[in-house]
Amino acid sequence: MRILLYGGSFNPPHLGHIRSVQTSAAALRPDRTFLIPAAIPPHKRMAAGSPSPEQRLDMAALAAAEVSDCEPLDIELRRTGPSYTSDTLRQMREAYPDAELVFLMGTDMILSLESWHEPEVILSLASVAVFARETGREREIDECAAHLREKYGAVVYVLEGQPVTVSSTRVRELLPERKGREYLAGGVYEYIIRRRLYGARPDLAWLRERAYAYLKPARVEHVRGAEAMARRLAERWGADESDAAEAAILHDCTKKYDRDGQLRICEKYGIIPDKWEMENDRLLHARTGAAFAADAFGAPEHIASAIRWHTTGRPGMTLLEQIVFLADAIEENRKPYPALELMRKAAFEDLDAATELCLRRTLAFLGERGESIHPNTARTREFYLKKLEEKGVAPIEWMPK
Ligand code: DGI
Ligand code: FE
Ligand code: FE
Repeated sequence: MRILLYGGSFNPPHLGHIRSVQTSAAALRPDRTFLIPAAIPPHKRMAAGSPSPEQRLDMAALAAAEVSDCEPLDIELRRTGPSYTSDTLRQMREAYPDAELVFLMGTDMILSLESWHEPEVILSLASVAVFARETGREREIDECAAHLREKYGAVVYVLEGQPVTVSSTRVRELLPERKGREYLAGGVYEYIIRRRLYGARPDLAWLRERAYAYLKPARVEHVRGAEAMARRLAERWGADESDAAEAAILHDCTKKYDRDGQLRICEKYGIIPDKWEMENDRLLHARTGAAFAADAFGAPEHIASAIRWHTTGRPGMTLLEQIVFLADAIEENRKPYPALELMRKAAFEDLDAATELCLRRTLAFLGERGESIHPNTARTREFYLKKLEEKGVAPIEWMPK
């Protein structure tokens, strides 16, 4: 029996790791392969959004799922004190007394192997497999392999192939820029986004695909329109365009659920509907949407709150909240309704005036239909009316019929 062992930080595991394992497995035909996330000393783990050891193990499992007969192993994470490969191999030897253990390592690792803790133990317990990763270093590696064979009686496999050249460091840099998805297995990417590890922000094409799956088909065009309008407003008023887009993409993500569905989501996330929300379940999708977007897509607080307030608004909205509130109301695919054109124009001239008009129109609409008015809607309108007065800006002239 042959067992392939691949150790690394896997912070995060990327396609370079996966391809390395696939290529070496194709060459060496191991019976089993283990990914072994290394313990990272606490002082190296201070960066914001750094995953816990458990999360690195989870990600290793998701990466391992891409390779047949491959699984993660937590022996190094469970050990306390310094993490030595020789100790790992001793443990593996104990668990598999008769197997050939093959330790897969990168170019730099094999070249420095003699300076590791107990290299002679490592090389007596395991064979070593190495990629001639960087072109031009094959000679160096061959010489090193010959040296290790001679001095330690080591078994060294030098593998052909040029694995994907990407580093975890590079991936960590790309993720907050909404990039880097192409270097990760789908499951790993989703895991990272859901928890916003490494300060990751979702690739918006990926997010659209995922978020639209929760919409009734007829609503997709509305959400597209809301995104386009949110971007324009963000550009006009100096908000982060991609955050505005993200919030708009997600803003109606629970809209399709009926009353029972809404209440189930409320229960799941500990949302207690108030009496207006109980009477009119159309109001609930803003609250359930915010909770769901945070849970399923890791939406951070400032984006979740834009979803939370998109239907009624709230007094003193953040710029992003106000942009999403208005973009939803005035996006290009909205069916015409009274005051819409006035609001579209105003949104690029005075955001508060547009907000006040939008709420005034909603209040008139609800009054006409004899529907209950949520206090947030009424209060928000009062707030922006007062704000206009304080700014010395006249409310936009418009009277409901
Ligand atoms: O989800 P959308 O249809 O894209 O838009 P939205 O989230 O703004 O929801 C609009 C609906 O919400 C619309 O039918 C009016 C209703 N609404 C807004 N404010 C109130 C309200 N309904 C009640 N009962 N009370 C309100 O204060
Ligand atoms: Fe909505
Ligand atoms: Fe909407």
